[in-house]
Amino acid sequence: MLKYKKVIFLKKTARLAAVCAVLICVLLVLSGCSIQSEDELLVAPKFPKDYQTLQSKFDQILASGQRYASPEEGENRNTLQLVDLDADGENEAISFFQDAGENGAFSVYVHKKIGDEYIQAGVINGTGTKIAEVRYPKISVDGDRAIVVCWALDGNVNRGMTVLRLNGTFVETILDIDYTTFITSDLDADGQEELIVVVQEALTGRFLARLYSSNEKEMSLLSQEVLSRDIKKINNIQDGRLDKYSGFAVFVESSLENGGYLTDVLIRDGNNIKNITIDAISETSDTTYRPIIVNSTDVDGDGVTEVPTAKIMPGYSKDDITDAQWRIIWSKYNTNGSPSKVFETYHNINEEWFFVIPDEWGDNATVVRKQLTDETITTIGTLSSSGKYTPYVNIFVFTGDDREQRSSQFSGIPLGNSMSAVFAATISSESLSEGLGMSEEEIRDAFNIIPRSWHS
Ligand SMILES: [Ca+2]
Ligand SMILES: [Ca+2]
Ligand SMILES: [Ca+2]
Repeated sequence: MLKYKKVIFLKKTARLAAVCAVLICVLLVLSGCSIQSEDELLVAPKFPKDYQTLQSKFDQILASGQRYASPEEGENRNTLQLVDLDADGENEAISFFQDAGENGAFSVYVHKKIGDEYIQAGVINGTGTKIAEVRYPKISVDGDRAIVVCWALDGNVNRGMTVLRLNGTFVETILDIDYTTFITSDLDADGQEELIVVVQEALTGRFLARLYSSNEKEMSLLSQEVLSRDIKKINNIQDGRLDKYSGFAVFVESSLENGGYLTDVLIRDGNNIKNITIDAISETSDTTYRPIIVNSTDVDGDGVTEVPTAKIMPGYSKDDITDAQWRIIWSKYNTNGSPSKVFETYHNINEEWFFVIPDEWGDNATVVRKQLTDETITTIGTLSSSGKYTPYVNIFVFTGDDREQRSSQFSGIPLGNSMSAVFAATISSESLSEGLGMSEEEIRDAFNIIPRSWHS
Protein backbone atom coordinates (compact mmCIF):
# COMPACT_ATOMS: atom_id res chain seq x y z
CA MET A 1 0.00 0.00 0.00
CA LEU A 2 2.92 2.29 0.72
CA LYS A 3 3.95 2.21 -2.92
CA TYR A 4 0.40 3.09 -3.98
CA LYS A 5 0.24 6.11 -1.71
CA LYS A 6 3.62 7.26 -2.98
CA VAL A 7 2.26 7.31 -6.52
CA ILE A 8 -0.85 9.17 -5.47
CA PHE A 9 1.01 11.83 -3.50
CA LEU A 10 3.96 12.16 -5.73
CA LYS A 11 5.82 15.45 -5.57
CA LYS A 12 7.49 17.12 -8.51
CA THR A 13 10.92 15.85 -7.48
CA ALA A 14 9.66 12.26 -7.31
CA ARG A 15 7.96 12.43 -10.70
CA LEU A 16 10.80 10.96 -12.73
CA ALA A 17 11.05 7.90 -10.45
CA ALA A 18 7.28 7.47 -10.59
CA VAL A 19 7.26 7.60 -14.40
CA CYS A 20 9.91 4.85 -14.41
CA ALA A 21 7.81 2.75 -12.01
CA VAL A 22 4.76 3.20 -14.23
CA LEU A 23 6.73 2.19 -17.30
CA ILE A 24 7.95 -0.95 -15.53
CA CYS A 25 4.37 -1.81 -14.56
CA VAL A 26 3.17 -1.35 -18.13
CA LEU A 27 6.06 -3.41 -19.45
CA LEU A 28 5.07 -6.18 -17.04
CA VAL A 29 1.48 -5.97 -18.28
CA LEU A 30 2.57 -6.02 -21.91
CA SER A 31 4.99 -8.88 -21.45
CA GLY A 32 2.35 -10.97 -19.73
CA CYS A 33 4.40 -11.35 -16.56
CA SER A 34 2.42 -12.18 -13.46
CA ILE A 35 2.34 -9.63 -10.70
CA GLN A 36 1.60 -11.70 -7.64
CA SER A 37 1.24 -9.30 -4.77
CA GLU A 38 -2.00 -7.46 -4.20
CA ASP A 39 -0.15 -4.29 -3.24
CA GLU A 40 1.73 -4.34 -6.50
CA LEU A 41 -1.49 -5.01 -8.40
CA LEU A 42 -2.96 -1.82 -7.06
CA VAL A 43 -0.12 0.10 -8.63
CA ALA A 44 -0.37 -1.58 -12.01
CA PRO A 45 -3.21 0.29 -13.69
CA LYS A 46 -1.52 3.70 -13.93
CA PHE A 47 -0.57 4.27 -17.51
CA PRO A 48 1.45 6.60 -19.69
CA LYS A 49 -0.08 8.70 -22.42
CA ASP A 50 -1.23 5.91 -24.76
CA TYR A 51 -3.38 4.50 -22.03
CA GLN A 52 -4.70 7.72 -20.55
CA THR A 53 -8.14 7.28 -22.10
CA LEU A 54 -8.22 3.79 -20.58
CA GLN A 55 -7.17 5.19 -17.22
CA SER A 56 -10.04 7.69 -17.36
CA LYS A 57 -12.46 4.78 -17.95
CA PHE A 58 -11.00 3.00 -14.95
CA ASP A 59 -11.31 6.16 -12.85
CA GLN A 60 -15.02 6.21 -13.67
CA ILE A 61 -15.39 2.56 -12.66
CA LEU A 62 -13.51 3.20 -9.41
CA ALA A 63 -15.66 6.27 -8.74
CA SER A 64 -18.77 4.10 -9.10
CA GLY A 65 -17.76 2.15 -5.99
CA GLN A 66 -15.56 -0.61 -7.40
CA ARG A 67 -11.96 -1.50 -6.74
CA TYR A 68 -9.33 -3.30 -8.75
CA ALA A 69 -9.38 -7.10 -8.63
CA SER A 70 -7.43 -9.84 -10.35
CA PRO A 71 -7.59 -13.57 -11.12
CA GLU A 72 -5.93 -15.62 -8.38
CA GLU A 73 -4.69 -18.67 -10.27
CA GLY A 74 -3.16 -19.60 -13.59
CA GLU A 75 -0.83 -17.65 -15.82
CA ASN A 76 -2.91 -14.52 -16.35
CA ARG A 77 -3.17 -12.71 -13.02
CA ASN A 78 -2.88 -9.05 -13.89
CA THR A 79 -5.65 -6.56 -13.18
CA LEU A 80 -5.31 -5.32 -16.75
CA GLN A 81 -4.67 -7.81 -19.53
CA LEU A 82 -4.04 -6.78 -23.13
CA VAL A 83 -5.12 -9.40 -25.65
CA ASP A 84 -6.07 -9.09 -29.31
CA LEU A 85 -9.46 -10.82 -29.12
CA ASP A 86 -10.56 -10.20 -32.72
CA ALA A 87 -7.21 -10.61 -34.47
CA ASP A 88 -7.24 -7.09 -35.97
CA GLY A 89 -3.72 -6.33 -34.76
CA GLU A 90 -4.89 -4.07 -31.92
CA ASN A 91 -5.08 -5.33 -28.34
CA GLU A 92 -8.30 -5.16 -26.41
CA ALA A 93 -8.12 -4.31 -22.70
CA ILE A 94 -9.61 -6.85 -20.30
CA SER A 95 -9.78 -5.63 -16.71
CA PHE A 96 -11.10 -6.93 -13.41
CA PHE A 97 -12.97 -5.13 -10.67
CA GLN A 98 -14.82 -5.95 -7.48
CA ASP A 99 -17.61 -4.08 -5.77
CA ALA A 100 -15.88 -2.24 -2.93
CA GLY A 101 -18.35 -3.49 -0.29
CA GLU A 102 -17.67 -6.64 1.71
CA ASN A 103 -17.89 -9.82 -0.43
CA GLY A 104 -18.59 -7.58 -3.39
CA ALA A 105 -19.44 -9.00 -6.79
CA PHE A 106 -16.73 -9.23 -9.43
CA SER A 107 -16.91 -7.66 -12.86
CA VAL A 108 -14.92 -8.22 -16.03
CA TYR A 109 -14.67 -5.23 -18.37
CA VAL A 110 -13.65 -5.37 -22.00
CA HIS A 111 -12.56 -2.18 -23.75
CA LYS A 112 -11.86 -1.99 -27.46
CA LYS A 113 -9.71 0.73 -28.97
CA ILE A 114 -11.48 2.65 -31.70
CA GLY A 115 -9.41 5.53 -33.06
CA ASP A 116 -7.73 7.04 -30.03
CA GLU A 117 -10.51 6.04 -27.68
CA TYR A 118 -11.11 2.94 -25.64
CA ILE A 119 -14.81 2.08 -25.91
CA GLN A 120 -16.46 -0.23 -23.39
CA ALA A 121 -17.38 -3.34 -25.40
CA GLY A 122 -18.99 -5.09 -22.49
CA VAL A 123 -18.98 -5.92 -18.84
CA ILE A 124 -20.01 -9.17 -17.25
CA ASN A 125 -20.80 -9.64 -13.60
CA GLY A 126 -19.86 -12.82 -11.80
CA THR A 127 -21.51 -14.48 -8.86
CA GLY A 128 -18.36 -16.21 -7.64
CA THR A 129 -16.42 -15.70 -4.42
CA LYS A 130 -13.33 -14.97 -6.50
CA ILE A 131 -12.10 -14.87 -10.07
CA ALA A 132 -10.19 -18.10 -10.12
CA GLU A 133 -8.59 -18.03 -13.53
CA VAL A 134 -8.73 -16.43 -16.96
CA ARG A 135 -7.58 -17.86 -20.29
CA TYR A 136 -7.73 -16.79 -23.91
CA PRO A 137 -8.02 -19.84 -26.19
CA LYS A 138 -7.85 -19.36 -29.95
CA ILE A 139 -11.36 -20.15 -31.16
CA SER A 140 -11.08 -19.49 -34.87
CA VAL A 141 -8.47 -20.27 -37.48
CA ASP A 142 -8.25 -16.51 -38.10
CA GLY A 143 -6.93 -16.05 -34.57
CA ASP A 144 -10.01 -14.83 -32.69
CA ARG A 145 -9.69 -15.51 -29.00
CA ALA A 146 -12.38 -16.19 -26.42
CA ILE A 147 -12.19 -15.07 -22.80
CA VAL A 148 -12.66 -18.00 -20.43
CA VAL A 149 -13.44 -16.67 -16.95
CA CYS A 150 -13.52 -19.20 -14.11
CA TRP A 151 -15.33 -18.39 -10.88
CA ALA A 152 -14.89 -20.04 -7.51
CA LEU A 153 -18.39 -20.66 -6.14
CA ASP A 154 -19.35 -20.43 -2.50
CA GLY A 155 -19.61 -23.84 -0.83
CA ASN A 156 -19.42 -25.69 -4.13
CA VAL A 157 -16.64 -28.02 -5.21
CA ASN A 158 -17.54 -27.25 -8.79
CA ARG A 159 -16.62 -23.95 -10.34
CA GLY A 160 -18.46 -21.68 -12.70
CA MET A 161 -17.17 -20.81 -16.15
CA THR A 162 -18.27 -18.00 -18.43
CA VAL A 163 -16.92 -17.92 -21.97
CA LEU A 164 -17.07 -14.58 -23.79
CA ARG A 165 -16.20 -13.44 -27.25
CA LEU A 166 -15.96 -10.10 -28.95
CA ASN A 167 -18.52 -9.73 -31.74
CA GLY A 168 -17.73 -6.50 -33.58
CA THR A 169 -17.75 -3.94 -30.79
CA PHE A 170 -19.83 -5.98 -28.36
CA VAL A 171 -18.92 -8.71 -25.95
CA GLU A 172 -21.29 -11.65 -25.81
CA THR A 173 -21.50 -14.67 -23.54
CA ILE A 174 -21.20 -17.86 -25.57
CA LEU A 175 -21.13 -20.40 -22.74
CA ASP A 176 -22.04 -20.47 -19.07
CA ILE A 177 -21.43 -23.78 -17.25
CA ASP A 178 -20.25 -25.46 -14.05
CA TYR A 179 -17.14 -27.63 -14.17
CA THR A 180 -14.65 -29.59 -12.07
CA THR A 181 -11.57 -29.10 -14.22
CA PHE A 182 -10.90 -28.12 -17.82
CA ILE A 183 -8.31 -27.61 -20.51
CA THR A 184 -8.28 -25.87 -23.87
CA SER A 185 -6.36 -27.64 -26.60
CA ASP A 186 -6.41 -28.18 -30.37
CA LEU A 187 -7.34 -31.87 -30.47
CA ASP A 188 -7.88 -32.16 -34.24
CA ALA A 189 -4.95 -29.96 -35.32
CA ASP A 190 -7.16 -27.53 -37.30
CA GLY A 191 -5.65 -24.42 -35.70
CA GLN A 192 -8.64 -23.83 -33.43
CA GLU A 193 -8.72 -24.82 -29.76
CA GLU A 194 -11.49 -26.92 -28.28
CA LEU A 195 -12.68 -26.68 -24.70
CA ILE A 196 -12.60 -29.97 -22.78
CA VAL A 197 -14.44 -29.84 -19.49
CA VAL A 198 -14.56 -32.52 -16.79
CA VAL A 199 -17.66 -32.39 -14.64
CA GLN A 200 -19.08 -34.66 -11.95
CA GLU A 201 -22.66 -35.72 -12.56
CA ALA A 202 -24.60 -34.85 -9.42
CA LEU A 203 -26.96 -37.84 -9.59
CA THR A 204 -24.44 -40.64 -10.19
CA GLY A 205 -21.20 -39.10 -8.95
CA ARG A 206 -19.65 -40.21 -12.22
CA PHE A 207 -17.14 -37.93 -13.90
CA LEU A 208 -17.78 -36.98 -17.52
CA ALA A 209 -15.61 -35.27 -20.13
CA ARG A 210 -17.39 -32.83 -22.42
CA LEU A 211 -16.08 -31.49 -25.70
CA TYR A 212 -17.10 -27.95 -26.69
CA SER A 213 -16.23 -26.28 -29.96
CA SER A 214 -17.05 -22.83 -31.23
CA ASN A 215 -18.39 -21.63 -34.56
CA GLU A 216 -19.19 -18.11 -35.74
CA LYS A 217 -21.99 -17.65 -33.23
CA GLU A 218 -21.69 -19.92 -30.27
CA MET A 219 -19.71 -22.47 -28.35
CA SER A 220 -21.61 -25.72 -28.34
CA LEU A 221 -21.38 -29.13 -26.73
CA LEU A 222 -20.28 -31.60 -29.41
CA SER A 223 -20.19 -34.75 -27.31
CA GLN A 224 -19.53 -36.23 -23.91
CA GLU A 225 -17.85 -39.37 -22.67
CA VAL A 226 -17.57 -41.11 -19.30
CA LEU A 227 -14.32 -41.27 -17.38
CA SER A 228 -13.41 -44.36 -15.33
CA ARG A 229 -15.76 -45.60 -12.60
CA ASP A 230 -15.03 -44.92 -8.92
CA ILE A 231 -12.98 -41.78 -9.41
CA LYS A 232 -12.69 -39.95 -6.12
CA LYS A 233 -10.85 -36.89 -7.30
CA ILE A 234 -9.34 -35.49 -10.49
CA ASN A 235 -5.69 -34.71 -9.78
CA ASN A 236 -4.50 -33.30 -13.06
CA ILE A 237 -5.54 -32.60 -16.63
CA GLN A 238 -3.00 -31.98 -19.38
CA ASP A 239 -2.66 -32.32 -23.11
CA GLY A 240 0.02 -34.27 -24.90
CA ARG A 241 0.57 -36.21 -28.09
CA LEU A 242 0.08 -39.90 -28.86
CA ASP A 243 2.41 -39.51 -31.80
CA LYS A 244 4.45 -36.62 -33.07
CA TYR A 245 2.25 -35.90 -36.06
CA SER A 246 -1.32 -35.91 -34.68
CA GLY A 247 -3.34 -33.35 -32.74
CA PHE A 248 -3.36 -33.38 -28.97
CA ALA A 249 -4.87 -35.96 -26.65
CA VAL A 250 -6.05 -35.12 -23.14
CA PHE A 251 -4.67 -37.02 -20.13
CA VAL A 252 -6.91 -36.93 -17.05
CA GLU A 253 -5.17 -38.24 -13.93
CA SER A 254 -7.38 -39.35 -11.04
CA SER A 255 -7.36 -40.87 -7.56
CA LEU A 256 -9.73 -43.80 -7.07
CA GLU A 257 -12.22 -44.36 -4.25
CA ASN A 258 -10.48 -47.56 -3.14
CA GLY A 259 -6.95 -46.21 -3.47
CA GLY A 260 -4.66 -46.07 -6.44
CA TYR A 261 -4.44 -43.84 -9.46
CA LEU A 262 -5.17 -44.01 -13.17
CA THR A 263 -5.28 -42.01 -16.37
CA ASP A 264 -8.14 -41.64 -18.83
CA VAL A 265 -6.80 -40.70 -22.25
CA LEU A 266 -9.23 -38.76 -24.45
CA ILE A 267 -9.00 -37.99 -28.14
CA ARG A 268 -11.25 -36.23 -30.62
CA ASP A 269 -12.71 -38.55 -33.25
CA GLY A 270 -14.79 -36.47 -35.67
CA ASN A 271 -17.27 -34.65 -33.49
CA ASN A 272 -16.92 -37.19 -30.71
CA ILE A 273 -14.68 -37.21 -27.69
CA LYS A 274 -13.46 -40.73 -27.12
CA ASN A 275 -11.95 -42.31 -24.02
CA ILE A 276 -9.40 -44.62 -25.65
CA THR A 277 -8.14 -46.25 -22.46
CA ILE A 278 -11.46 -47.19 -20.84
CA ASP A 279 -12.37 -50.88 -20.90
CA ALA A 280 -15.94 -51.51 -22.11
CA ILE A 281 -16.65 -54.18 -19.49
CA SER A 282 -14.92 -52.89 -16.38
CA GLU A 283 -15.68 -49.25 -17.37
CA THR A 284 -12.26 -48.35 -16.02
CA SER A 285 -8.94 -47.51 -17.67
CA ASP A 286 -7.41 -50.63 -16.11
CA THR A 287 -4.23 -50.69 -18.18
CA THR A 288 -3.16 -47.36 -16.63
CA TYR A 289 -3.76 -48.32 -12.97
CA ARG A 290 -0.91 -47.79 -10.49
CA PRO A 291 -0.89 -47.93 -6.68
CA ILE A 292 1.34 -44.85 -6.33
CA ILE A 293 0.87 -41.30 -7.55
CA VAL A 294 2.85 -40.56 -10.71
CA ASN A 295 1.44 -38.50 -13.55
CA SER A 296 1.77 -39.01 -17.27
CA THR A 297 4.57 -37.04 -18.85
CA ASP A 298 6.86 -37.02 -21.84
CA VAL A 299 9.45 -38.92 -19.85
CA ASP A 300 11.99 -39.40 -22.66
CA GLY A 301 11.47 -35.95 -24.19
CA ASP A 302 10.54 -37.19 -27.68
CA GLY A 303 7.31 -35.16 -27.91
CA VAL A 304 5.02 -38.11 -27.14
CA THR A 305 3.42 -38.41 -23.71
CA GLU A 306 3.89 -41.63 -21.75
CA VAL A 307 1.48 -43.03 -19.15
CA PRO A 308 2.99 -44.73 -16.06
CA THR A 309 2.05 -47.93 -14.31
CA ALA A 310 4.01 -49.37 -11.40
CA LYS A 311 5.18 -52.72 -10.08
CA ILE A 312 6.57 -53.28 -6.63
CA MET A 313 10.25 -54.24 -6.66
CA PRO A 314 11.31 -57.65 -5.34
CA GLY A 315 12.23 -57.54 -1.65
CA TYR A 316 9.42 -55.08 -0.80
CA SER A 317 5.87 -55.64 0.37
CA LYS A 318 2.70 -53.85 -0.68
CA ASP A 319 1.63 -54.07 2.97
CA ASP A 320 4.38 -51.66 3.89
CA ILE A 321 3.63 -49.01 1.32
CA THR A 322 5.69 -46.23 2.95
CA ASP A 323 8.90 -48.19 2.54
CA ALA A 324 8.02 -49.88 -0.73
CA GLN A 325 10.07 -49.18 -3.85
CA TRP A 326 8.54 -49.31 -7.30
CA ARG A 327 9.49 -49.91 -10.88
CA ILE A 328 7.64 -47.50 -13.15
CA ILE A 329 6.63 -48.81 -16.55
CA TRP A 330 6.13 -46.00 -19.09
CA SER A 331 3.90 -46.69 -22.08
CA LYS A 332 2.70 -44.70 -25.03
CA TYR A 333 -0.77 -45.36 -26.41
CA ASN A 334 -2.09 -45.60 -29.93
CA THR A 335 -5.52 -44.23 -30.87
CA ASN A 336 -7.08 -47.66 -30.24
CA GLY A 337 -5.95 -47.47 -26.64
CA SER A 338 -3.26 -50.13 -26.91
CA PRO A 339 -0.18 -49.44 -24.81
CA SER A 340 3.36 -50.14 -25.91
CA LYS A 341 6.17 -49.97 -23.40
CA VAL A 342 8.83 -47.30 -23.90
CA PHE A 343 11.03 -48.18 -20.93
CA GLU A 344 11.01 -48.84 -17.19
CA THR A 345 12.50 -46.58 -14.56
CA TYR A 346 13.22 -46.25 -10.89
CA HIS A 347 11.87 -42.80 -9.98
CA ASN A 348 12.87 -40.86 -6.91
CA ILE A 349 10.52 -37.87 -7.10
CA ASN A 350 11.68 -36.40 -3.75
CA GLU A 351 15.29 -36.40 -4.81
CA GLU A 352 14.38 -35.29 -8.35
CA TRP A 353 16.03 -38.05 -10.34
CA PHE A 354 15.19 -41.22 -12.21
CA PHE A 355 17.12 -44.12 -13.65
CA VAL A 356 16.21 -46.09 -16.76
CA ILE A 357 16.34 -49.78 -15.84
CA PRO A 358 18.08 -51.99 -18.43
CA ASP A 359 15.58 -54.31 -20.16
CA GLU A 360 17.74 -57.37 -19.34
CA TRP A 361 17.19 -56.87 -15.60
CA GLY A 362 13.48 -57.50 -16.13
CA ASP A 363 11.28 -58.13 -13.10
CA ASN A 364 14.35 -58.69 -10.90
CA ALA A 365 15.36 -55.01 -10.79
CA THR A 366 15.34 -53.62 -7.28
CA VAL A 367 16.89 -50.89 -5.15
CA VAL A 368 18.29 -50.67 -1.63
CA ARG A 369 18.23 -47.24 -0.01
CA LYS A 370 20.57 -45.87 2.62
CA GLN A 371 19.96 -42.54 4.34
CA LEU A 372 22.92 -40.68 5.84
CA THR A 373 23.22 -37.07 7.01
CA ASP A 374 22.77 -34.86 3.93
CA GLU A 375 23.45 -37.84 1.71
CA THR A 376 21.56 -40.82 0.36
CA ILE A 377 22.86 -43.87 -1.44
CA THR A 378 20.55 -45.85 -3.69
CA THR A 379 21.97 -49.14 -4.84
CA ILE A 380 20.32 -50.41 -8.01
CA GLY A 381 20.65 -54.09 -8.79
CA THR A 382 18.75 -57.32 -9.16
CA LEU A 383 17.20 -59.82 -6.77
CA SER A 384 16.62 -63.14 -8.49
CA SER A 385 13.73 -65.47 -7.65
CA SER A 386 16.26 -67.77 -5.96
CA GLY A 387 17.15 -64.90 -3.60
CA LYS A 388 20.49 -63.91 -5.11
CA TYR A 389 21.07 -60.16 -4.77
CA THR A 390 23.50 -58.42 -7.11
CA PRO A 391 24.18 -54.69 -6.75
CA TYR A 392 25.29 -52.95 -9.95
CA VAL A 393 25.17 -49.17 -9.51
CA ASN A 394 25.24 -46.85 -6.49
CA ILE A 395 23.62 -43.43 -6.92
CA PHE A 396 24.85 -40.83 -4.43
CA VAL A 397 22.75 -37.74 -3.71
CA PHE A 398 24.58 -35.02 -1.77
CA THR A 399 22.49 -32.29 -0.13
CA GLY A 400 23.16 -29.61 2.47
CA ASP A 401 25.13 -26.38 2.15
CA ASP A 402 28.51 -28.06 1.76
CA ARG A 403 27.31 -30.51 -0.92
CA GLU A 404 29.61 -29.10 -3.63
CA GLN A 405 32.65 -29.50 -1.43
CA ARG A 406 31.76 -33.02 -0.27
CA SER A 407 30.96 -34.19 -3.77
CA SER A 408 34.19 -32.71 -5.15
CA GLN A 409 36.14 -34.97 -2.79
CA PHE A 410 34.18 -37.95 -4.06
CA SER A 411 35.87 -40.08 -6.68
CA GLY A 412 32.73 -41.43 -8.36
CA ILE A 413 31.16 -40.71 -11.74
CA PRO A 414 29.70 -37.16 -11.71
CA LEU A 415 26.05 -37.08 -12.83
CA GLY A 416 25.24 -33.38 -12.54
CA ASN A 417 23.34 -31.28 -10.05
CA SER A 418 19.89 -29.85 -9.40
CA MET A 419 18.94 -26.74 -7.41
CA SER A 420 19.42 -28.59 -4.14
CA ALA A 421 21.56 -31.66 -4.75
CA VAL A 422 24.69 -33.01 -6.43
CA PHE A 423 24.49 -36.46 -8.02
CA ALA A 424 27.23 -39.02 -8.56
CA ALA A 425 27.52 -42.77 -9.10
CA THR A 426 29.87 -45.65 -8.48
CA ILE A 427 29.91 -49.04 -10.15
CA SER A 428 29.78 -51.85 -7.62
CA SER A 429 32.51 -54.47 -7.74
CA GLU A 430 30.03 -57.28 -8.46
CA SER A 431 28.96 -55.40 -11.56
CA LEU A 432 32.32 -55.95 -13.19
CA SER A 433 32.13 -59.72 -12.92
CA GLU A 434 28.45 -60.04 -13.86
CA GLY A 435 27.13 -60.00 -17.41
CA LEU A 436 24.33 -57.56 -16.53
CA GLY A 437 26.55 -54.78 -15.23
CA MET A 438 26.61 -51.27 -16.68
CA SER A 439 29.50 -49.23 -18.03
CA GLU A 440 30.14 -45.63 -16.97
CA GLU A 441 28.65 -44.38 -20.23
CA GLU A 442 25.53 -46.54 -19.81
CA ILE A 443 25.05 -45.20 -16.28
CA ARG A 444 25.30 -41.61 -17.51
CA ASP A 445 22.70 -42.37 -20.20
CA ALA A 446 20.35 -44.09 -17.74
CA PHE A 447 20.49 -41.36 -15.09
CA ASN A 448 18.18 -38.33 -15.43
CA ILE A 449 17.45 -35.30 -13.29
CA ILE A 450 13.72 -34.54 -13.14
CA PRO A 451 12.90 -31.00 -14.29
CA ARG A 452 11.35 -28.79 -11.60
CA SER A 453 8.15 -28.25 -13.63
CA TRP A 454 7.07 -31.79 -12.72
CA HIS A 455 6.22 -30.62 -9.25
CA SER A 456 3.76 -27.97 -10.25
CA1 LIG B 1 -8.29 -6.43 -31.49
CA1 LIG C 1 -9.32 -27.92 -33.17
CA1 LIG D 1 7.92 -39.49 -24.78
